Amino acid sequence: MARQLYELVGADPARRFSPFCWRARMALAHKGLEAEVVPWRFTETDRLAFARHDKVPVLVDGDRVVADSWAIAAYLDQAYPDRPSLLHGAAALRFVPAWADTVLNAALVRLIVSDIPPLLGPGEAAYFRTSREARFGMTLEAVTADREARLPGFRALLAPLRVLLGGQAFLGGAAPDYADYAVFGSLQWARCVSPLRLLEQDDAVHAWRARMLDLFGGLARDVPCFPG
Ligand SMILES: N[C@@H](CCC(=O)N[C@@H](CS)C(=O)NCC(=O)O)C(=O)O
Repeated sequence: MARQLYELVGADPARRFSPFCWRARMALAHKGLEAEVVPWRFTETDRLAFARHDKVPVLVDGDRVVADSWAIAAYLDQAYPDRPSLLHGAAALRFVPAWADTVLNAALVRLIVSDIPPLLGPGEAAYFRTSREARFGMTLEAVTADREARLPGFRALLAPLRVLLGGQAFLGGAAPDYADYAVFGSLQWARCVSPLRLLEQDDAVHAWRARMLDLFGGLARDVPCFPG
C-alpha cells in the first residue's frame, strides 16, 4: 500500500492548515519519505475509524497506522533508523512540541481563530464555530477583537527561539530536526489561515521561518497561504 498522510484541509483541498499535520509532513520530508496527501475535513470523523482516532494527522505506512504527530515522529525514527534522525533518541526533545502545544498554539489561536471559518465549507465552518465558541465562551470575533494590541505580547513569547537562533541556523543546530518542525507547524498554521503579520521583518524568528519555508524544495512555501 502506498504511504498516506491524512491531513486537515479547508474547502480548498490544497489549503492544508493543521499545525500537527505540518509537523508530520515536514518529518516525512526530513526522512526523505514520500506520502500521498489524503485530504480530511473536520466533520469526517468516520473516515478515521480505521485508526481508532478522531484527529489528524494519521499516517498509513504499509500495514502500520500511526495517529498523533509525536507518535508519528517516534515511529519514523524507529522504522527508518538509517535516515536522518528526527529526535536523536533524546527524551527532552519532547519539551519543544509540548511548549508549542501549550504556550505557542494557545497564544496563536487567540490571534487567528476568527480567520478560519471563511476557509471552510459550510458544514465544517458551522462545526468549527460551534465547537470553538463553546470552548472560548464567546464568539470567534470577540476572541480576536484586540489582536493587534496583543501582537507584542505574542512576539515576546518567542524569546526562547531567539536565544537559540542567535547562535545557530536551526533549533536543531546547523540542520533542522523535530524541534524545528514542531514550532514551524504552528507558524505555518497561522500563515495558512490568517493575513495577520505575526512576525516583524527583522526578527530572527522571521529569518528562521524563511529558511524553513525553503526546505525540501519549498514544500511548505508553495501552498495556499498568506504572505505573512
Ligand atoms: N495531539 C495531536 C493533536 C491533533 C489535533 O488536534 N488535530 C486537529 C487538527 S489541527 C484535529 O484533528 N481536530 C479535529 C477536531 O477538532 O474535531 C497531535 O499532535 O497529532
